[in-house]
Formats: sequence, C-alpha cells, structure tokens
Amino acid sequence: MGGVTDRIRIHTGDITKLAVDAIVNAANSSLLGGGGVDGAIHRAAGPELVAECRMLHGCKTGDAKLTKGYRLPARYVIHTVGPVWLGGEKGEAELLASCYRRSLEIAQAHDCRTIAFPAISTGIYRFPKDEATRIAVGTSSGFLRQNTLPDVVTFCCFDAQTAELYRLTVANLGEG
Ligand code: AR6
Repeated sequence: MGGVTDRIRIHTGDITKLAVDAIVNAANSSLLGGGGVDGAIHRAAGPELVAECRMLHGCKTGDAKLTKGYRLPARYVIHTVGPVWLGGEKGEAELLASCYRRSLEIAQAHDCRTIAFPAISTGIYRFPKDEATRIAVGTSSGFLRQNTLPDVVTFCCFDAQTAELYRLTVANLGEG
C-alpha cells in the first residue's frame, strides 16, 4: 500500500513552466502582482491575469483565491497570501498552514488532480526556511491523508538547497 509520500513530488526549477492543473502564487493581499514568484507568474501568464485579479478585490493573509492560468501551461493559478515573518509570535505558523490548506481546498473544489506550490513566504516575506518547509509538508500531507483530490502535490523549489530541505522533511514524515 502506498502512503501519502507517494503523492508528493519535489521539483527544482521555475513554477511557471509546470503543466499541472494549478500552480500556487505567493501573492500579496492586493493580488495585483509584485516581485519574486508573483512577478514571474504574472509575466508568464500575460496581462489577462492581472485583469482577472483586479475583479477579486484582494485576499486576506492565510486565504486563497483562484483565477485562470491564461498563457501558463497550468490551467489555474491559486493566489494565496502568506504571512510576513515578524518574529514568530504573530500567528505566522498558523497563517502559513492556512495558506496550504485553503489552496488545497480550492484546488479540490475545482477538480484539480495536480497542484504545485512554491515555498510560500520564504523569500521577500522572510519566513525561516526550516519551519516553513515543515509547515508546507506537514499541512499538505495531512490534507492528502484525508482527501483523494488533489492526487499529487508538487513542491517546486527554486534552488537545489531548498529541494534538499524538502527531501529531508518528507523523509522524516512518519507514515501512520
Ligand atoms: N518558481 C519557483 N519558485 C520561485 C520562483 C519561480 N519562478 N521565483 C522565486 N521563487 P517570494 P514571499 C521562490 O519572495 O516570500 C512578492 O512581491 C523564492 O526563491 O516570491 O511569499 C509578492 O507580491 C522563494 O523560495 O514570495 C509579495 O509581496 C519563494 O519562491 C511577496 O513577494 C517565495 O519567495 C511575497 O513574498
């Protein structure tokens, strides 16, 4: 019997290239674009993306909203707003977990079999990578255990060091 780790992939590279049902964007609460992975997604999707985002009237930290993928190979973009790291006492961990959970719920509601996440909040928002990776893997594997959709979660790491951290974290998951 395969456990949930069989439904987790770790990919090193640019999330805008992935032909999955949904890619997740590490957005800000305006949903109108920015730097980092958000800038890359908007550039690759084309100007229709920001036009649809304007109609969403923003998004709260820890929540997520879906748009089409336009010129991306992915059918949908799920825009989530991670917490800015303020030292760890401002609910950052719970808010980051909520980003993963809400994104997976929205993917499921749109019948997505495959979804790819970037390392939300670990760039411009400065969330410590070790803890962010534990939250990403822990929350996603918990959701996979309880749900058949999405079938496969890909963690898209921008560099080899991050991918290694994800590999170690997945390996440490107790399969129960
Ligand atoms: N593919 C995959 N991962 C990427 C890519 C890419 N093309 N580009 C960067 N990363 P960040 P945040 C990684 O800063 O910390 C924006 O301005 C990057 O190495 O993109 O959540 C938004 O508008 C890092 O590991 O997002 C917000 O204002 C991870 O993606 C703010 O930044 C997340 O880094 C959000 O900050």
